[in-house]
Amino acid sequence: MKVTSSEFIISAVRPEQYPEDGLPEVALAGRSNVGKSSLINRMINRKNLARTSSTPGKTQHLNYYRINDALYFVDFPGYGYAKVSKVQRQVWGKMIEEFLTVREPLKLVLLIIDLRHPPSKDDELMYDWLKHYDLPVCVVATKADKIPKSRWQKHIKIIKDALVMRAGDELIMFSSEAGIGKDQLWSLISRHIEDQESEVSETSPSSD
Ligand SMILES: Nc1nc2c(ncn2[C@@H]2O[C@H](COP(=O)(O)OP(=O)(O)O)[C@@H](O)[C@H]2O)c(=O)[nH]1
Ligand SMILES: [Mg+2]
Repeated sequence: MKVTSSEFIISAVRPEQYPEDGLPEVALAGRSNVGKSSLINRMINRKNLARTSSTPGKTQHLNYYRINDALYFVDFPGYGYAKVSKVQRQVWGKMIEEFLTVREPLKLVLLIIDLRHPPSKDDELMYDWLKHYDLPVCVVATKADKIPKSRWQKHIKIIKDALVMRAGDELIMFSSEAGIGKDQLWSLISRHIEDQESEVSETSPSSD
C-alpha cells in the first residue's frame, strides 16, 4: 500500500470516543518499549507521528491513526511495565477486553514481539486472549536488525513454540530501524481489510 496520508485522530479513553465511520481497524498490541510506535511510523513513512519514547508505561489510551482514509491503526497501551499499579492494570485489561469483544471494525491484531527475546508471560496471555476471541492475529517480530540473519530462524522457532501459534496465523520479521518487513506487512494488512469487502470469495488470489 502506498501511504499518501496519515493523521493522528484521538487518544481515546472511552468507547464513545472511538471513530464511527466504520473504516477497518488494525490494532497493535505488545509490551511497553517493544517498538509499536516506531513500527507505525515506519509503516507510514513518518518520523514521529506516533510518539516514540524511552519512558515506557506512559500510554494508557487507545491511540487512533487514520491512514489514507482507508484504515485505522489502533495503538494499544503497552503491557508488562513493572511500575504500573494493580488498579491501572485492571483498567487496562477491562478496556482492551471490551475493545476486542465488541469492536466490529477490528479486522486484525498485530502482536508485536521483540525478536531478541522469548515471549514474556504477558505476550503468551495476550496471544491466548486474542485466540479466545477468535481474532486474526499476525505476530510481528521486530528489532530484527539487532539479530544476525543467520540466527533469525532459531529465534522465530522460540517465539512460535512459546506462543503455541495456531496454523493460519502468520509471523513477519520486521525492523523499524532498517525497514525490513514493511512491504510484507502492508500486503498482509491489505488482504485482511479487503476480506471484509469480499467475505464470500474465499478463493481470492493473494496479492503479494
Ligand atoms: N534497533 C531497533 N530499535 C528499535 C526498533 N523499533 C523500536 N526501537 C527502539 O526501541 C525503543 C522503544 O520504541 P517505541 O516505538 O517507543 O516502543 P513502544 O513503547 O512499543 O511504542 C526506542 O528507543 C526505539 O528507537 C527496531 O526495529 N530496531
Ligand atoms: Mg508507543
